[in-house]
Amino acid sequence: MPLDNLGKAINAALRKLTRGVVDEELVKEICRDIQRALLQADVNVKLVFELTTRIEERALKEKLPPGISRAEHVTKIVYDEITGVLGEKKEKIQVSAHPTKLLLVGIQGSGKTTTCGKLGRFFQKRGFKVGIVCTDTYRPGAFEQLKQFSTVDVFGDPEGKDAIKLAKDGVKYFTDRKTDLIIVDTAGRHKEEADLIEEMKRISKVVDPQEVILVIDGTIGQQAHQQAEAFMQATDIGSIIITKLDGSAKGGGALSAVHATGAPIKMIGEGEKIDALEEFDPKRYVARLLGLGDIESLLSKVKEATEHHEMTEKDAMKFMTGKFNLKDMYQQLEMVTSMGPLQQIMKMIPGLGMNVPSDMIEMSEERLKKFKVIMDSMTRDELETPKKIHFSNIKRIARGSGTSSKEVKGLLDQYNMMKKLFKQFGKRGKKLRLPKGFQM
Ligand SMILES: Nc1nc2c(ncn2[C@@H]2O[C@H](COP(=O)(O)OP(=O)(O)O)[C@@H](O)[C@H]2O)c(=O)[nH]1
Ligand SMILES: [Mg+2]
Repeated sequence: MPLDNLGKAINAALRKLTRGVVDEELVKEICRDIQRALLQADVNVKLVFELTTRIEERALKEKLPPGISRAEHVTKIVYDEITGVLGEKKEKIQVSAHPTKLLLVGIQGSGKTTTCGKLGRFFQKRGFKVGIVCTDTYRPGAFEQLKQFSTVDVFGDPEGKDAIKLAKDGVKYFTDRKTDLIIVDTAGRHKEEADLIEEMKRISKVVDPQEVILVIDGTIGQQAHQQAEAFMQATDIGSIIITKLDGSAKGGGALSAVHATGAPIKMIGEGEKIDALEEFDPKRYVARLLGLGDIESLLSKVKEATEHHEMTEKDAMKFMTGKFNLKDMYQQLEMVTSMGPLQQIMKMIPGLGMNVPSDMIEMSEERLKKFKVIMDSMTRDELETPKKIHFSNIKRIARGSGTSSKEVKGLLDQYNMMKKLFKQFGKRGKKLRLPKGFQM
């Protein structure tokens, strides 16, 4: 996996989420870890700070969808934001015209010739008839290099001096042979950028490609931004392939910098071998990079939960009739801090909203946090059927959550009181009596 170090560092940061309570301090710590990892991968400083500020803000302020743990939520936010700097969509090189012609450009050593061979192999494996045209008249042995490396037909002339003529002849040669895909390799050896651009334009004119692909060496990190922009100004760059992402510490910088130019990164090179090329799918790439095995199911879980975020009447009924368990209470308490659904329930009961002072149903952050820690140490069965929690369970829960038996009992008392209170709410018309000792 390319960008191994970046992936490992962010993954290690995310693993801290399983350590215990996900509070402000932990979120900040994780953001700092991510910051460090991204800076080491040569991602632009401004981008890194914008990104981590957004992660922190969202992680601390966003409403937690019901049924989603704080840890899952933070993971999803980190995934979202990092995907955002690499692009959302997967864009592919299409072989639809007959023949489809691709022109590869880029500075010397960026990996053009290698990538031509890899692309040939990639599309050959998918059933296309592919040919490569070598127009490099500068580098001795360029034609031989390509012929040896490639698994498809290569057109060229080791003695040739005229790159434009080679391009023209090569395209004709393969067109005559009913080739589906013609890939044209260029030299890009010039020291003078102006000369290189001039030759590129002339070759482009005779080849008339469906797509001009810029090949960029990923090891240059965020400098890739300038390079991409310079080429984009000079020619009609359709897409970008970033090479040498295997083992390059700066690959993250190159990927994010190129994405920032607006040109789609369609493929990435991850090694010297002919098969080391893959289509770039930002979402899958980030999921793999962060070691998020099942991000899809997490995403759909969050989506579903968000869609049902507002408290339903059914939920309200559960509370009004006192038929709620600790799990329901936990979810409600989570929401209380952000939107106060308890108040919402109150409003659903005519004439009641007025009677209950709002501070009575607002729980302090501190207590809420403690409750959550305690509930995290309960089994599912206990959360669903709190009646079953006996003294021995209380001791275990206290140990597991690093609290005292008294605190666990405090939570259970609170639960029972809420139950009682809500049962009373349910019996409309009756005068409301708050249970003795009710407080939050
Ligand atoms: N590790 C690694 N090396 C690569 C990759 N792509 C190209 N190279 C190497 O980079 C060097 C220059 O590649 P070449 O294709 O000749 O670049 P060109 O001058 O743009 O045609 C060669 O030694 C390649 O083996 C890649 O994805 N990973
Ligand atoms: Mg070359």
